[in-house]
Amino acid sequence: MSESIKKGIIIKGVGGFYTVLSEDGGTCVCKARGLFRKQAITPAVGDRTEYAEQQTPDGKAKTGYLMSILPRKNELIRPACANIDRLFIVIAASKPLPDLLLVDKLLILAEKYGIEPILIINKCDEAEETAVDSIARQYVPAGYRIHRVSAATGEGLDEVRPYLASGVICLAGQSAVGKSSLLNALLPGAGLKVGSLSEKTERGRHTTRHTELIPLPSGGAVLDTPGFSLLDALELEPEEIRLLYPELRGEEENCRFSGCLHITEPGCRVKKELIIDKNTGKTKGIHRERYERYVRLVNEAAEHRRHKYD
Ligand SMILES: Nc1nc2c(ncn2[C@@H]2O[C@H](COP(=O)(O)OP(=O)(O)O)[C@@H](O)[C@H]2O)c(=O)[nH]1
Ligand SMILES: [Mg+2]
Ligand SMILES: [Zn+2]
Repeated sequence: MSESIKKGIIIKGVGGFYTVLSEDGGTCVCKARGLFRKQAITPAVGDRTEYAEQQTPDGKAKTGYLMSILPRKNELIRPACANIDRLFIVIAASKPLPDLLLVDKLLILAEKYGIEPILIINKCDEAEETAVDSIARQYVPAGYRIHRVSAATGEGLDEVRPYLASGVICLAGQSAVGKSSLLNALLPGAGLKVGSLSEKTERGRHTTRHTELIPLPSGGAVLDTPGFSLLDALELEPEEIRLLYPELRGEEENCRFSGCLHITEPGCRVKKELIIDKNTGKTKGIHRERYERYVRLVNEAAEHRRHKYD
């Protein structure tokens, strides 16, 4: 037996066994040491770890144990995953119809947890350019990265590939927007199941999934999430939401009230000057439809708070 100390990312954890992807691209199944239990640390997928890898003399069988877990940069609850660097928010250009409220919520989640969001409009082969533009325009003032792609034709994929060069990437979006297709197109050999919407809901009902990262040749890893679950644990205060919109950040300084939520307050400069109507092409302010969804989210959060303390 020879032993070497390595660094890697936990990509899978089942029944106390953790699969670690090492920096050199290999994997090793590890057990956690008793130490973790004493310190109440439960290793999670996405954790960066130092581990000891033991090899039999022929180099074939590898086992190991986790020695330490580095402090987490962030931690999502459902699915449980730590240290997410980038969030791919995937929508389809037309089918299924983009759920932009979901997009906004995922953007808020990314802002809150310090994850870089990237908006990917897939299935551009199926839609008019003007339709795609009108979606993209809503997110330009916030300064988000937006990519128009087609997993089917390969269009735009070269722009997206560099994001997979390192780190932990999470994919999220409605069912059937083409998340798995995108990964398959970006990573030949990923071999993810692609299916129609009806097939998916059937399958979804009967299978339980555990969280698992797909290793990337670069040493990074991807989490293909089933969809909405990321948002289950997201609870926000109305005042906090405003701060998670890049295009609204700091704008309350121009309003009469310093805590202005830009909804019903008098003397609100955002409402007066910064709402961008469709197709004006302005890039400073907030697009009207995104603003309307913002109002809805703030009102929902306020409602939620009222019930909580009833
Ligand atoms: N026309 C077109 N269809 C696509 C594209 N990407 C995926 N699809 C189809 O959309 C359906 C759902 O794809 P899938 O990858 O399973 O979506 P997921 O649920 O988000 O993982 C499948 O029938 C795919 O063949 C694309 O770029 N263009
Ligand atoms: Mg899928
Ligand atoms: Zn205001």
